[in-house]
Amino acid sequence: MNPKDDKRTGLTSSPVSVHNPHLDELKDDVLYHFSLGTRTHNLPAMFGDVKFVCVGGSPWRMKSFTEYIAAELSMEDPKAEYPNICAGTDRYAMYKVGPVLSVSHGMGIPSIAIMLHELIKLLHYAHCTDVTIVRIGTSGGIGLEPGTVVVTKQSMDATFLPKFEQVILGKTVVRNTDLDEGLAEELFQCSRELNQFKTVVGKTMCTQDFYEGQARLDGAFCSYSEQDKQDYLNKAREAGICNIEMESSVFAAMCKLSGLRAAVVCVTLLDRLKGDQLNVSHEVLHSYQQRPQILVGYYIKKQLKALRS
Ligand code: R2B
Ligand code: URA
Repeated sequence: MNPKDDKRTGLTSSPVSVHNPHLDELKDDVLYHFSLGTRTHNLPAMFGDVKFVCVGGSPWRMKSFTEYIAAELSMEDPKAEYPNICAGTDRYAMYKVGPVLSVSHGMGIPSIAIMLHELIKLLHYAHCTDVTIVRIGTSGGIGLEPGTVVVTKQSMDATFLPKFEQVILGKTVVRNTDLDEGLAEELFQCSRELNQFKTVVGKTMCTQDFYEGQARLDGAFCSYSEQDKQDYLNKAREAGICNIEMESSVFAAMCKLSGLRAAVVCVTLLDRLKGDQLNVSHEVLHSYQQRPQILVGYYIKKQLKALRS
């Protein structure tokens, strides 16, 4: 977790930490859901140069992010089809271009948590240092114009508290959900420079469900009124919550434990105070979903330029 001093350069570098003494006893660690492993793959050779990791729900979107980033960084090879590094499994998809790794995580806390356990071990075994990780995703906004991008400063649970709870060995363990403040500020500054869409910095509520968990009235089951829904969402808004999604809490907690600099950037697809159904056209949805990619692409390009100069 602590930054290490490089005696030659005087610079410090931050490793990606695991906190598990049992791993030392494993001769071969199989990263089952990636179809990768420490004995079957040379992880330092494959991933040692990774400095940026972008994660998002859909495999298709993460492939399109890789193509976009390759073009932005002028690293595209017109002949190259970016291969899915996890082609041996259909659980997650992974793509790499230069120092940028792009990984899908599916929907919800359990799905992203499994992916993050294996991703953090992968980055650790590959001896990666100074890695920045960003979740790029979609969300429901509260009182925001659809298409607004939210950079999360803190992830809140469904009772509006900044914590992530997990039951381990039958006991509830509470973990902190703060994200990197400096990184959120840098991303917000990038959005000002880009000046292409509205961006705000705020709190994000992370729920366990898309329907009843997010106070929707259109699930298969619903036992509350429209007024109850409005009261709940207005209370969330009063607590500083700008948007709702389903992965940020465990993402923030696990990245903090491993010493990764982490941010969450989600576009809002609708204003939840005005409705529940996602009925905008495919084209509008597609253009909204590109916004977090454009912002994070700009940030990565800017960082790499600064590193080179
Ligand atoms: C945002 O969108 C998905 C649900 O539609 C979920 O993964 C999330 O966090
Ligand atoms: N993703 C969510 O989790 N909620 C929404 O309302 C939209 C996208």
